[in-house]
Amino acid sequence: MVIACTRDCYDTCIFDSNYKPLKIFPFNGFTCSRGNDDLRRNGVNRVESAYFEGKEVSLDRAISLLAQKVKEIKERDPTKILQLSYDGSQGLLTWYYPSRLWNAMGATSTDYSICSAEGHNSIASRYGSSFGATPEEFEKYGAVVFWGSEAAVSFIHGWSLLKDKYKVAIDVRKGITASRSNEVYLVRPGGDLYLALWILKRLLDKGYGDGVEEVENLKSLTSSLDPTQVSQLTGLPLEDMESLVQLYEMKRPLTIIGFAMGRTFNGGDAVGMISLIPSVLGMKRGFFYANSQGLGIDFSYLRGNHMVKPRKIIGMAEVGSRIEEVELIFAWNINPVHSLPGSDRLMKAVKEGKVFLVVQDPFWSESVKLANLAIPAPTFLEKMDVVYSYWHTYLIYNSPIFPKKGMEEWELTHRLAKEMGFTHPLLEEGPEAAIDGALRRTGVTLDRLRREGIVKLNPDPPYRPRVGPLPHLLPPPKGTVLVFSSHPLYTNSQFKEVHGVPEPVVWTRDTQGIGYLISKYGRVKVRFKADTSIPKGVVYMHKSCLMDLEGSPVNSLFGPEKGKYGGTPPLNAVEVTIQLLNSS
Ligand SMILES: Nc1nc2c(c(=O)[nH]1)N[C@H]1C(S)=C(S)[C@@H](COP(=O)(O)OP(=O)(O)OC[C@H]3O[C@@H](n4cnc5c(=O)[nH]c(N)nc54)[C@H](O)[C@@H]3O)O[C@H]1N2
Ligand SMILES: Nc1nc2c(c(=O)[nH]1)N[C@H]1C(S)=C(S)[C@@H](COP(=O)(O)OP(=O)(O)OC[C@H]3O[C@@H](n4cnc5c(=O)[nH]c(N)nc54)[C@H](O)[C@@H]3O)O[C@H]1N2
Ligand code: SF4
Ligand SMILES: [Mo]
Repeated sequence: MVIACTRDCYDTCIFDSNYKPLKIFPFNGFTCSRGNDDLRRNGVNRVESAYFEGKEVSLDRAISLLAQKVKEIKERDPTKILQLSYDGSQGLLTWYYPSRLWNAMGATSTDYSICSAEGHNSIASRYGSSFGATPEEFEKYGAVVFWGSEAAVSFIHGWSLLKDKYKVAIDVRKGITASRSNEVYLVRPGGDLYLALWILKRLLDKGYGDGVEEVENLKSLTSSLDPTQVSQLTGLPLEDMESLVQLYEMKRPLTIIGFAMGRTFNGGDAVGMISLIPSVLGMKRGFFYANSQGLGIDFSYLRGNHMVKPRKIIGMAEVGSRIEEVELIFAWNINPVHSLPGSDRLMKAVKEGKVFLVVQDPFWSESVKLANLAIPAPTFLEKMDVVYSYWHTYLIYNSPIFPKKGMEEWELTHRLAKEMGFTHPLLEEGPEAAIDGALRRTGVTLDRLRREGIVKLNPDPPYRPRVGPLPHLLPPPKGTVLVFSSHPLYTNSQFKEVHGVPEPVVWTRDTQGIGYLISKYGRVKVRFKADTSIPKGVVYMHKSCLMDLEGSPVNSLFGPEKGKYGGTPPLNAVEVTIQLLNSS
């Protein structure tokens, strides 16, 4: 019997029945502070019952209230219902299966774009899949480039496999990964695309590029690049850019492309071009971004998209700006107040009674506190689920070790449909059969997983390097740009019950005190702290500090912009100004 940490994390650690991290590659018997604290955390800050308008109600009552409300809206216009979910837990049943009900009903869906879609789609448009190096392949390299990746914090097992290699960091500020690297290159936000194109140009000039289809397109695009202009756009002296060309040519490093890159200005294009560098050098799968889309798991099947395509989609970037199109939000496995752009507008619409918000969550998140109807969910320590990783290739049958609190997401799905008198072929297939359906291409059955606990997949995704869509050479932002980075003690909004609510601190080069951070969409009150190592034109926050000093979401700073490949909001590209109120 094994347990898998289901948090949104590259590593997806696996534990034995005594909750000790397995001593198998690549976990090697250690885990992060959150993994160590999970047993203790499980009993704290839990949503223990259902709540309607702040008053405790039974689960039966909550389901009947919800059924009435949903039925009434569905009969008028099902697209006024928005289903919202993301990766609070990476379980196939927890995250994906419940979408079947909402898709079957014709509710509006979201586009699951908030984190990684931009890079996935950009890489897949060049290779046929975004699948890159596996942990086993990490070990074979002598050098590594961390490009827009704070891996020493966000990806500790990947870091552990790479920390003794020759390490190079390309970032906009000197984070922990950069501080521990042999070479550091600090680019201007939005300069990465130009840096990647410059490296590609120089390698093509040297005669590389044979194995990449359509390489002529890249040659004509890069031939016009002017070194002085590229140097200005990247903020790097020509010698530094040349050193990187040499590094790639001589050391043939593995390139880790952080998810953060997909959220930069022109990020989809940047990720795509960076991913081509190893292929131009003739290296197979010499990059790593995220491997989930190449494992062979049919996520769309779990969501029922083989039978019903969503009638309407509101992108995660647009939930705030299109909130007037929605009457009811059913959110699970996501903390939208914390994580979505323009979430101040979502909060306002709920407070004004224009949107009825339902949230299913194990913990009292900001969104649960705001919800009209809160429904308790069990944690991954309390329910069976099948879990995958976006890095390694183990599939895990997660077994519960604690009694269940709340109702499993798949069960709520069925109970709600029954209460509404709603039937659909998608719901006739129960969760276990749906998992078997989703796994059919992997050759693994649920039965085998149940018996063995862990099964290693042997994915064989397409790999056919081609240049693909050519990037648009847009000028990067000129002003000061806000960027985000992972916090070592939290995963996104999770773990406040152990470490408290993190203060909204904005790190700047030279501002200290309390004041407003202002974008063209809004302003938030924060504490500024000075750190002279931060380059001019950059300010940064940890992405777990997303509520400001007045209780407004930091994401009030963002509008509905979407990346052109996967619709991902460019969260690392907003221009900001600072208004200092007091400098103490
Ligand atoms: N400004 C800004 N915004 C950002 C980012 C940024 O860098 N800057 N980063 C973005 C990124 S990368 C991401 S991935 C998103 C993350 O956004 P979210 O997915 O919203 O963040 P999480 O805090 O990981 O998880 C959401 C909720 O899932 C709940 N949860 C955990 N396990 C379960 C379960 O088993 N069942 C149910 N029903 N719920 C569960 C948690 O308690 C938590 O409340 O935020 C994005 N938002
Ligand atoms: N401890 C911990 N681990 C996590 C998470 C967490 O919240 N906490 N979150 C998980 C999730 S949801 C995700 S998406 C991943 C994210 O993991 P990563 O992709 O590693 O992203 P971040 O941790 O946000 O750090 C990204 C780095 O990119 C840099 N950066 C920002 N803008 C630019 C730019 O324009 N150019 C360049 N070159 N660099 C830039 C930032 O300064 C930062 O150092 O981590 C996962 N792991
Ligand atoms: S958060 Fe990541 S590193 Fe920590 S226990 Fe979970 S999977 Fe492992
Ligand atoms: Mo993410």
